[in-house]
Amino acid sequence: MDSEALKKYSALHPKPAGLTLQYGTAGFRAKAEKLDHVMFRMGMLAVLRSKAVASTIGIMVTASHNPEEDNGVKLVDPLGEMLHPSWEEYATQLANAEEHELQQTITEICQKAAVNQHKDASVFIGRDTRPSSEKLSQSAIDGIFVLDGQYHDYGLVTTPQLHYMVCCQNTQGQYGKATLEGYYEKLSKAFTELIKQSSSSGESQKHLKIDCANGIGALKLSEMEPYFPKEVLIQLYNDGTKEKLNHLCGADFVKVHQKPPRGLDMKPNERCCSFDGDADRIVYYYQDATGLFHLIDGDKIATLISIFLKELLAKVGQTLKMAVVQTAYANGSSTRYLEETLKVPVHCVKTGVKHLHHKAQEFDIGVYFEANGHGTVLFSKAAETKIRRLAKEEKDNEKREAAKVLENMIDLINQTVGDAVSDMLVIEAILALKGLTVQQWDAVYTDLPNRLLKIQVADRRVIDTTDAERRAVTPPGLQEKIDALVKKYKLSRAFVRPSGTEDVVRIYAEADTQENADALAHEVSLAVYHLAGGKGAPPQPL
Ligand code: G16
Repeated sequence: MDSEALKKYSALHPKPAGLTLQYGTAGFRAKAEKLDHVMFRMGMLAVLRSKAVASTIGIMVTASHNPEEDNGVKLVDPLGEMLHPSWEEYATQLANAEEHELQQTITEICQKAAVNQHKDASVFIGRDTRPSSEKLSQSAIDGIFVLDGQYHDYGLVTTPQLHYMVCCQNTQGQYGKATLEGYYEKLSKAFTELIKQSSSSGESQKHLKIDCANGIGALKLSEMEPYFPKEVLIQLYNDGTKEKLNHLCGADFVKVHQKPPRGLDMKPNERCCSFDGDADRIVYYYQDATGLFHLIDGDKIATLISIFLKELLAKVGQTLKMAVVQTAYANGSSTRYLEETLKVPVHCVKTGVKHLHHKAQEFDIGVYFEANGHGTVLFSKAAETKIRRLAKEEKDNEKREAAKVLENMIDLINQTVGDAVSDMLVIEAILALKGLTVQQWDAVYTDLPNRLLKIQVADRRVIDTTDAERRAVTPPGLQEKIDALVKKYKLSRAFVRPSGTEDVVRIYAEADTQENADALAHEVSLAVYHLAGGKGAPPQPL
């Protein structure tokens, strides 16, 4: 490490005095103007991580669903997963070190993580469409440069595309080509193969309206359109040319507010979906003839995929172990349907795709989705090999055809992380193959009415949770209060947790009616306000 160069460059990316940031649910997130030093340092951390694991590491500059003024950084591990938790601590340490401590901190990380500083390092970098992203990615590149790392700048990409590139690079092309063309070709080929076998012909079946959250999804879908088979009729809305990123639109807005995004002209019974700002989440929805809005969230996406995969496995005659991984936000009806009707085991883990991904790796087929629409499916190596062999060698026609469908699903699914584009194609293929309308999909089970709220407190870290975030351990008395409130309503459940991407406490409640879910959420938010040091005026009823 060249200490003079380190001093010179870190002086160009000074840390604001007194600022402390934490590596949260999916990396660092804050107002963009506070992040220059973090980006520079995450450039350096990516180099260290690359040297430690002798692989390419990814840096994605994005704050995903957060407002346009925010930004953030997600670090990507060799197989396209989120950064290993043991390194999150180093990331926080490096981001918060004072300038004069930088060199020492780097040395300490190298010692603790057994980093051989003389090894080569390679980093892939990408960014979303935020106005601040280009400059911040340049700061990360400075960090890579100062520790002598090599880098490839992919420029504007979706978060899942960057995860995909990193995985392709580290598996020597086995997962695909580490280029955007490679990504488009792989997904569109698998999708085309799948829908060839669909018999549904209704024109309306083929139309899909997509709200791109005024983010990167619009750009990348436009690039991908020439690769789609001509039967695919998508219309893009909120493409970022007129309005602000994530403002009154996008997957998070639609999920939280349970209403359509602004800027999407929705006719009764039309199938629509929303991406989030960096295109790693997706939710579907439609409005019925009476004007009622129907949200089809990550839980229903996981259910649709599970139904489809289970049917295929039965046809192929395979008893591969399949499970669904959810978080505490999963609607109670979805868990009941999966366990009791579909007979698929369900596991609940903490919020954050890194936790879901990790759990899903334990099964032959692990379907994981957060209710907010972030998720994918993982196939174990053994399951994949078995399916590919059956698709090629199985003598029984029906079994072989089913195995081929499974094989194409494996290729269509971005197994590195939740991917709105890939998930959308998976869903569209399943609906076409099963001849299902969006209404029939929605009717698989009925969601329990629910409400998501967020409130600000002086320090959200006063809330500590356990049992996959379903119970609050601190502040004292909060869980007892929530338990008492929950008892007042039928079919009810509620929990609170500090967000890892915004400076808020999130509150979730479900109950037998929407009025009761709203009332319960409000009462719980009041309890948080009083017991956890709420900021400003007390929350008002909805
Ligand atoms: C990120 C994570 C998701 C998480 C979401 C909200 O999503 O990747 O797993 O559900 O933040 O997290 P929290 O409730 O802790 O704020 P994204 O799409 O914003 O990157």
